[in-house]
Amino acid sequence: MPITRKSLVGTHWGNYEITTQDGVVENVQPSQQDSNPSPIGNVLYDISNSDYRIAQPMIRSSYLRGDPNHRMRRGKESFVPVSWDEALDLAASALKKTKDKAGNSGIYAGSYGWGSAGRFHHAQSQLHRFFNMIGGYTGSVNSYSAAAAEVIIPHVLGIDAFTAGKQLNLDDVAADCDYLVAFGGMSGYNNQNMPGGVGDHRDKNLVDKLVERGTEVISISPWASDTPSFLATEWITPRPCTDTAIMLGIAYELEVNGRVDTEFINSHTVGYDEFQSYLLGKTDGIPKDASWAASLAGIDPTDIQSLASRLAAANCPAITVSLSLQRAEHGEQTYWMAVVLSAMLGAFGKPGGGVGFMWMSNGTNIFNQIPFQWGKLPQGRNSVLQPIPVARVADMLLHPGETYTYNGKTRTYPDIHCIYWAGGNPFHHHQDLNRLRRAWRKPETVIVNESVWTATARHADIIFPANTFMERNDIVCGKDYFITPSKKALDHYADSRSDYDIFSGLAERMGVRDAFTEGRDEMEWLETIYQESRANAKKAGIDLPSFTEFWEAGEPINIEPQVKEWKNIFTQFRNQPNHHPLRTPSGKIEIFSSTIDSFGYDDCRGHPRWYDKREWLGGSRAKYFPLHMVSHQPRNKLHSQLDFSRFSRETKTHDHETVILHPADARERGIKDGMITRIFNDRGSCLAGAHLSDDIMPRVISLPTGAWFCPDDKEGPESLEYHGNPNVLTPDIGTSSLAQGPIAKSCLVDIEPFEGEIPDVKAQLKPVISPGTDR
Ligand SMILES: Nc1nc2c(c(=O)[nH]1)N[C@H]1C(S)=C(S)[C@@H](COP(=O)(O)OP(=O)(O)OC[C@H]3O[C@@H](n4cnc5c(=O)[nH]c(N)nc54)[C@H](O)[C@@H]3O)O[C@H]1N2
Ligand SMILES: Nc1nc2c(c(=O)[nH]1)N[C@H]1C(S)=C(S)[C@@H](COP(=O)(O)OP(=O)(O)OC[C@H]3O[C@@H](n4cnc5c(=O)[nH]c(N)nc54)[C@H](O)[C@@H]3O)O[C@H]1N2
Ligand SMILES: [Mo]
Repeated sequence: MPITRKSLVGTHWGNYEITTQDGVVENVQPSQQDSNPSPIGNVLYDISNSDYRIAQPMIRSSYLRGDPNHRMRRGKESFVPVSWDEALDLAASALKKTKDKAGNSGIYAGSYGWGSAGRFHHAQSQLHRFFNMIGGYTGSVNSYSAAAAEVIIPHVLGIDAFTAGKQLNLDDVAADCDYLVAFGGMSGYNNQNMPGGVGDHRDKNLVDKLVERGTEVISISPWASDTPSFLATEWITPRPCTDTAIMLGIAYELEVNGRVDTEFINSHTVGYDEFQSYLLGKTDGIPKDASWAASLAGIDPTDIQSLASRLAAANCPAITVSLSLQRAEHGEQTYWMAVVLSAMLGAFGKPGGGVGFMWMSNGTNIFNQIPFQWGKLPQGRNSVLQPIPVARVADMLLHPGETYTYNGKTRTYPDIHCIYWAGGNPFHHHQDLNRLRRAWRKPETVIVNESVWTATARHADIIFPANTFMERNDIVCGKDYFITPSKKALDHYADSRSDYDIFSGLAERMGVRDAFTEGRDEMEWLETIYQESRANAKKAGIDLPSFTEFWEAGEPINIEPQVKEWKNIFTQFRNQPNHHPLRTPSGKIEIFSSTIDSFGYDDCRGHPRWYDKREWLGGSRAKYFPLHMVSHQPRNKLHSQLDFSRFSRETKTHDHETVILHPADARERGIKDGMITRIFNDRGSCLAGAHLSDDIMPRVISLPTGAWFCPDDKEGPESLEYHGNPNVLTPDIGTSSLAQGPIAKSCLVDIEPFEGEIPDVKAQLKPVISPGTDR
């Protein structure tokens, strides 16, 4: 008799009803509560593909042999399958040795990454809880998504950037905004994924309302498909990384034409005078007028003048900025300048107007703040007090003991002897992967919990095979109003275990098992976490059913009807600046920040400015590498997750990632649609299939992120990555001395037809598994 199982499973990209038969996924149906489900659910059909799943614990051959030169072979070597006991013993002994030799700061467990959506089986929470119990670890702060925004926004507006992002929501915009300038566009694709899960992708319904309302939407972006054609009323195509210059040009036009709301500036901001001197060119002899801005951005000055006059004439204008704008050199400036512009227009804090951050990504602008704290796995306290800015990981490994600046402080990189990663893929997310490969040789031991053979798993010494969210019970509740009982749809793949079981095994060997597990199994932990959430909800006036009712009903709960009216912090400040001051030093919007000015950074001074850049189309490097490469988020998956699935591979070109380029650039180089090309600069090169399209502006190419890193044996400019991973080309430099965020987007390249024999990507993705005799 075939065994059929039906389970509701929560993922970062939605809730799905999964039907399995004898351990095989037969059907994936989006939850009925989702009004606009994401097709990304289709990746789930291949979650148990044995070509890519890790079946049992593995040790890299030369590490197992104790070869003193083993570190040089990392990422280029076979693995030996071992028992759980052997792998856990070896890992525990490596952790003990590191603690003895280098102290707990010698363990890097920042372990950035999206992992899976559940509240209990959240890989980083498990990892950090475990390490806190054995004396701590070097951690990380901020994210690859939003680092520059996370550091600049608290200085300028006195709140964290994610909360700031929620203040302009699409409901209000759809109701009130009459003129929206969308820097970085307004793509529907990037709201498919929300950290921690999503019950209803409602953004499409709100966008429809906006269209019905007849709001003018100006898309400022190199790529037309960043804004649906039915929504954009106009498309302006500046050179990438010049948005701050355009905003300054608009500001200048407002200033000289007497369109600045001086009343608002006087009552709600500080430092306009210093900024104004710069804007008018009094401090540096360069007026930031429309011609100045247009020549930097490569657009027409009349576009800037027209934007300024239409913004000033609108009743409720909004300026929105995507996350991509700040993932660039001087990325802090775009977010700061967008605030200043909204203040000059007197629009800051108008419901449905003003400034919108993290626009149309990760669900930021489509759900208001949940009025209570969800329960989570207790984390304990980390005794190692100095985390690194997350994107400085390769710098840390390459420069132990050296100093760096971060948000007004000078800090020292620790000396890392052991890396432990769970729930992330640095060989997907980090920039300049050839440099990361070199840096990765520094530690004595690298331990990774992974389900599949990602490049990060291939660059480990000890791999613990983690099971997936399809193989566990969990509670999924992210940024929206849904709480989902996520139920096991499959048994553990082969010999894989949950991160919880892996860390329980390690905790036992480190003498802290009881403290780590508190004697609870999976279901007991779920109940504990749910009870805590329920108690918090009650205090906020929201009733949740008992855990048993919730679990047995097996349906997502939507708390929205119980959420009381929501208060917009920016509107409160706008209406009553003295009663509801911002939590900045002045209580107002800091157009000039004395705090930032006091840091004395050359690349981030007291007010927003245009800074010249290392890599952009207006710079001297463009003589050698004349195209700007942006790397958008993949439409059909989350980052690199399940990249091997048939659904992800549908958009590839013979298994290579597909790059979008303008027909004129292709013609100049003899590139035809569908051809395999080589994209290169002086950091590396990769193969990608060409897709020619007028939707992208000339001299810009876009290569999505997510193709699993598949390098040849060389490193540096001569190396070739086979799959189409943009991060062999991107620079590994901080946004500025302030935030030290990643700058994946500031990247010049060239592209040519690929002449050699086309390598077989699939064959390269899995390492050689040696029989146990190879010791
Ligand atoms: N060039 C370029 N680079 C970028 C970006 C860009 O725009 N351009 N964007 C950046 C951004 S914004 C981000 S957020 C990052 C994303 O970078 P990551 O978050 O690192 O990318 P993911 O592919 O989501 O990696 C998650 C990994 O966790 C594993 N995993 C999932 N569930 C579990 C689990 O339960 N346990 C364990 N142990 N593992 C699990 C998955 O198999 C996967 O390998 O990339 C950044 N990199
Ligand atoms: N389907 C899907 N959705 C996702 C993700 C995913 O992996 N898959 N990842 C999620 C994550 S973790 C994050 S952080 C967000 C990221 O959200 P974003 O950062 O907004 O997304 P991107 O796709 O990197 O960039 C959006 C667009 O900005 C445009 N752009 C690039 N550079 C410039 C520039 O200099 N100026 C202007 N004006 N426009 C520019 C590009 O054409 C690009 O398509 O997306 C989230 N959503
Ligand atoms: Mo992100």
